[in-house]
Amino acid sequence: MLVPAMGHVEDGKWVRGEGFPTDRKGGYARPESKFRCSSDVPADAVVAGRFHLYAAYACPWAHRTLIARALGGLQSAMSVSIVNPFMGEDGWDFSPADGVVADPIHGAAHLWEVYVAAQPDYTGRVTVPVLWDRERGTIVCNESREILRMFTTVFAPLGTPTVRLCPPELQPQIDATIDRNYRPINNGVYRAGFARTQAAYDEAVHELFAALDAWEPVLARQRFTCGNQLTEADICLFTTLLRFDAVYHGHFKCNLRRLADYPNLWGFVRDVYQTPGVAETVRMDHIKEHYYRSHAHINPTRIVPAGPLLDLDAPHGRERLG
Ligand SMILES: N[C@@H](CCC(=O)N[C@@H](CS)C(=O)NCC(=O)O)C(=O)O
Repeated sequence: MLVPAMGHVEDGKWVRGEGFPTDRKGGYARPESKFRCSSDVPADAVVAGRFHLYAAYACPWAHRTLIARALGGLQSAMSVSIVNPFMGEDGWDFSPADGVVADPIHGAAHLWEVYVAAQPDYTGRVTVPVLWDRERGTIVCNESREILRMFTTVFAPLGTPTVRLCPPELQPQIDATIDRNYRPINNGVYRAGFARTQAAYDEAVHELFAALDAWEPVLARQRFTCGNQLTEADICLFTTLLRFDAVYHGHFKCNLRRLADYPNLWGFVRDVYQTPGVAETVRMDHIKEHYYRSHAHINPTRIVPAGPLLDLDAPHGRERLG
């Protein structure tokens, strides 16, 4: 990593910084999450009120967990805090604004304080989502994919799921689909947007659009990515595609085509959005405010654009696929 990361924690203290971690070729090098649960929460720990989720409406990774919480009917069993959409020099914080939900456990002003409460000598990035265990007084996990899986499996008994996002028989296909989309799509938009060289950008943007091109005919034949039922793999794809035209197309220069130019992908986004419970997790104001205002190295004026006008409620007609 040649460029030291933007703000992060070193030995329990917040260190300000700019830019994003970059590899030798100027490509974005996303750091690994440090608190990994691998779904090992013992059954006797699965208790309503024990766990707390720190999330951002702005962030596509955190958004996965908010959707799983909603579709799993876990709202009353699992409390939530929401950070302010603007990520400034001191990282994510809880300064009051519409939609922000303060930290009821530590009364933290900044999210980094939660990481240090979990591990006083913590060194690393301070990212959302974070799952906190009140009983053990620590972070269980800060990797969205693992939190998502916990919500859809071990934590499922705490809620009344309206959708089974991870049926066991589909799990291998779900995992393969999430893996397949991670590099070119979910992380691909960031690799394009945070690239420091033309070559790194070119590689990312072409891989991204090749992956979208590949999904378009598949989603003409089937309603969702793993067949005709909504799964975790769709949630993971949805949170990136939802942000595509509003943010990644302009701010991250992912502009070979708009998502709206793909009738099936755009219909898929509207279909997931219109699934009962999902729209309440979508705050386009937080999404736009976060990206355009927080990344001053990409958008130095920090002006948030007015458009595009997106009609997420427009009929999608995808029920016909099954
Ligand atoms: N691999 C992590 C990535 C989480 C992540 O990068 N979240 C972003 C917000 S979209 C963040 O908090 N960034 C702050 C930073 O990197 O300092 C996951 O999937 O949970």
